[in-house]
Amino acid sequence: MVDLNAKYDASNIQILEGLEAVKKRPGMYIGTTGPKGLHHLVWEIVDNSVDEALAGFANTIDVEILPGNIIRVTDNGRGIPVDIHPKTHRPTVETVYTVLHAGGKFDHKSYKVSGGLHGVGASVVNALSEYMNLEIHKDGKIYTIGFDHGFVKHELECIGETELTGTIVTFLPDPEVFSESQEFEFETLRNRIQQLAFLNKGIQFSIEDRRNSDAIISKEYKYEGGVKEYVEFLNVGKDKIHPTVAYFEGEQEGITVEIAMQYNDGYAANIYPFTNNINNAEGGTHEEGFKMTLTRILNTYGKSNNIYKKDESLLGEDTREGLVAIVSVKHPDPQFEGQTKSKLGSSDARRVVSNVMSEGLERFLLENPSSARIILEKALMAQRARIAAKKAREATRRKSPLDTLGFASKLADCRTKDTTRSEIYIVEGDSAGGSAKQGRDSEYQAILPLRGKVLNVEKARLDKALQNKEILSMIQAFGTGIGEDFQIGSARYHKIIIMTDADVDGAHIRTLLLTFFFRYMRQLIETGYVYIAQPPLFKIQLGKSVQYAYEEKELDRILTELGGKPTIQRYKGLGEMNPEQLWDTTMDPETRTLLLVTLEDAIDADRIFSMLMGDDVSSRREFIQENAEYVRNLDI
Ligand code: 1YM
Repeated sequence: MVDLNAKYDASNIQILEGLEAVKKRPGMYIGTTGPKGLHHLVWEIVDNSVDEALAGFANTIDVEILPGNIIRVTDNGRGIPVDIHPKTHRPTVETVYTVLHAGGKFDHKSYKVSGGLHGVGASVVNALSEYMNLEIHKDGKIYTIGFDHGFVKHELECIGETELTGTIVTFLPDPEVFSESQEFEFETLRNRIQQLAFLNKGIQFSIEDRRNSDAIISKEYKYEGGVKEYVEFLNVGKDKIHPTVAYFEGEQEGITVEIAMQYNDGYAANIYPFTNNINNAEGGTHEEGFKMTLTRILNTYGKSNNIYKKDESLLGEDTREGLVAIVSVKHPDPQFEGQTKSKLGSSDARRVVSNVMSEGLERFLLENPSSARIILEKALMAQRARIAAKKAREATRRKSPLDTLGFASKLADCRTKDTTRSEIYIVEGDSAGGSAKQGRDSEYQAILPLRGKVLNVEKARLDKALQNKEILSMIQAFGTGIGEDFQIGSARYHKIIIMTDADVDGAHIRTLLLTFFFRYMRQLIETGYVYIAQPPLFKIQLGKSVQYAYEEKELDRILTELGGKPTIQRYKGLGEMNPEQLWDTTMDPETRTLLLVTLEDAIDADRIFSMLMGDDVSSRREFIQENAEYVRNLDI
């Protein structure tokens, strides 16, 4: 028989191949089949709703986690088209959900917000879902279509009438694909939904966890001020040095730019660049345009208003101390580069950001002269501190330990020069340090005991930090340099292990150390070099047999197991352990447990450090109350 539908058949075969490719190598499409990839499925669907809202046709987007980890996303847009697609001769909605990259090929939108890292489209989510159901409210009618592992199970049909419009997508991720975990984490979804609300002003978002019917959690977010409110949020608990957030927006060459910025009295620079709602951790042209223009405009203003002399030019870093800024661009066709493809490379973005920024900032300074003066004075202070810090930093680079530090570091180094094998234990106190030195394997384990208090760098500038003996000792031991000079390639140890007592003081010292690493040596954390040692809480002895417990629960278990009457010793500090015990329980790679410190979300981590380590007591109390259940295992 001559097939009149040959064209349809051909495209149909293509469809099948596409879905098989996704199932064969899901990692190629969503990065990983771990928790990150699982959550990515939600964002693919939500992105379509956000696009519809940005096009001006929707203003509410709801995400629900239903019992069984089923996800439902609802928007009140036009509804996905249900007409017959000219190429596939199938309903457009079916095409969008079954043809790889159909979203990009077939729609006529000016841009997709998901054009960032993956942006793979709804068909990929469908292919990786055990089932997926769509309900579309459009042109007075309700339509449904259902899929099973990406294949049509129930063809598109009209099931009723409606006065509303919108799209409802319900899906269950395929447990065979997401074998590691199928469980959605509410906090992960909530955090990103809130971020999307900040980045897309005026859209009403909600997130609901309905997995436990007795304890439904729901949050709503809508920010009319957009990124302006984002900066206010990031600066909560910090002392702002000028009252209002500066906010600039504009559109040129098809690129929309939104910038919000405000200075606090701290020292960290926090500039967060976004392209199409995705954070560019590696920065890129938009961030360059922002920084360049900030420096130029502040220098011009400072000189023309005689706030400082011609020869006192500010460097870029001087203008960024205490700055919190969001630079958000929406670009029709962004180009990315860098190690993780998260650096924006499009040079038009540099130009457009620079234009919007220079016009906006000039006007802000003109309209807010007292804020302008405070900002410029802060930059001048930073400039002076930079010059002082440079001298101090140069001192830490010299060779002999005494020359370098002006005092003898307590470092007991290891013998190996193989940095991939070498470890350094940062130990609280001299007595624990003594035990660790005796107990260690000196071939590859170095010990650095800390004696005095580690400076809280959240409240100190680099020049002051470089006067702190404990910090100097660490910089010298690590060999990486610090701040802008930091070089991960020079790290002398690939494991930096924080070993503190299992009490409140120990936790405090650990937090001070993590704050220091986060602020001045962030790459140590990002590269996965920072660990936390887990010393035991109890020693249980019965006759000659000795066991250790690292948690109360474990103690209970051991006690029930032993039955008899063992002696229990509760360790109050590392110093109570002799060298052999310390080796057996905490330092021997064969038996120890190390917690790897990871950085899931740098934006959130920054906020948390500011709240825990900053001056504002009420926001700290609030944070600790809200997070009481996590505090025992504080992760950043
Ligand atoms: C819960 C998920 O997908 N909403 C959604 C998607 C689309 C539209 C509206 C839409 C787009 C257009 C015209 C257009 C999509 N349509 C397509 C395609 N929510 C969700 N809401 N009419 C409606 O872009 O021209 C892809 S996504 F390709 F069919 F147009």
